[in-house]
Amino acid sequence: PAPERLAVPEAAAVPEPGTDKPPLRIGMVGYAFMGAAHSQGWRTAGRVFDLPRRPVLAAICGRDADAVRAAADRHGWAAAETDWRALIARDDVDLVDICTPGDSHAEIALAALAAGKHVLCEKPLANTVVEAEAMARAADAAYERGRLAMVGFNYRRVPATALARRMVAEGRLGTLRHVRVSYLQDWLVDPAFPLTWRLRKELAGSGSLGDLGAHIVDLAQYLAGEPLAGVSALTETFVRRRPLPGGPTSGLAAVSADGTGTVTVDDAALFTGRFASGALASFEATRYATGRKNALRLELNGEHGSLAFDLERLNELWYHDATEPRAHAGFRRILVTEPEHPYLDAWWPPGHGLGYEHTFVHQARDLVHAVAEGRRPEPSFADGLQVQRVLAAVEESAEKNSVYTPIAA
Ligand code: SOE
Repeated sequence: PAPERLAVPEAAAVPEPGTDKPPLRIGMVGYAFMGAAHSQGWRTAGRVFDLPRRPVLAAICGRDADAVRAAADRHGWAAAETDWRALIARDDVDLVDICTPGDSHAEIALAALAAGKHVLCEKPLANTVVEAEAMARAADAAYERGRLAMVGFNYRRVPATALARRMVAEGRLGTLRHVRVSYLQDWLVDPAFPLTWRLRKELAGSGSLGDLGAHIVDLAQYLAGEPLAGVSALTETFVRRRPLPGGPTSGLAAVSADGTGTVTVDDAALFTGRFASGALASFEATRYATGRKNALRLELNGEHGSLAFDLERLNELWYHDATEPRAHAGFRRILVTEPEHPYLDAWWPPGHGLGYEHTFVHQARDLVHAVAEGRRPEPSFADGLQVQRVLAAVEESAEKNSVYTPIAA
């Protein structure tokens, strides 16, 4: 049957900023947690930053007609579709933004690139290395035709992590010795929390590893400026059966129905890694860190200094400059809210601070610039593939009781 085309007339009337700029018309697949975050990013980017093209929220897509119509209305999308193929076929869509669970990333991204659209895809890029390889190949071919592809590792766009990258690239830490990263959440501590899609391998690909580990692997490689060469890993599933979910999930909250099902992903992943430069890295990704809500923590130690960051205090970056006289050297807090800091010249006066949602605004800003300038955006699908290879090596190593597993190039 022909897909249902849904009218959303009120949203279409929302005036867009920067009307003198050529539009970049977005079509988004998915409208849940990430869909809402990305909508906010697209809606806000042109209102805060002076962009070369004007993001237009052209159409949003989801399978449930009522829910997608409501999402279009709430988030300001001009039209709604119930079939992603129909969204991709629209000639008023220039860029397809994929905010679905990982099992559909490859199919949608490959179709969108083949149809001549730019693509933004949520992390992790795919559920398997084979899918990610196909996506990276398609992105290379699309680039030859002037189409771009980016993966949504949004934590590169926290001003403090972008500043950390700048400081590492400037050589302030000298040779890196340690990259220590963890991503700690606790929304699975309760064994009565239901078996949502994030706990099913066929939908999510993996558990904490792909969901949280993917972020910290990307950040570690981005900050160090080089890929990981190999890993040794342990993974564990602490609660193996959970109640079946009943009704829709909202963010990370969900309700239970009768019956139970088997958890088919990891609950936690711990691994060490080695960079070709000789630096050592450690990683911990878990949803069982009782009391830790969204604690992505990192510390870099180099011969001339160290940097430390915690996402739960995301306006702060801690810096120890080891070249200062020992008597008064020590970690000091940089409040990353100055106009000289990444992204901050467009935001609030010093000290007023940003939050989680702003990473999606910055992501939209960076992609609009890349499209307008015909420049390959970062993180690219090749970067997403590299992360996928690390995740696969972690799983392989964990299956072999932590045997060191090189990462295939
Ligand atoms: C849930 O663990 C989640 O929403 C992840 O899926 C996101 O990628 C992370 O940024 C926040 O936590």
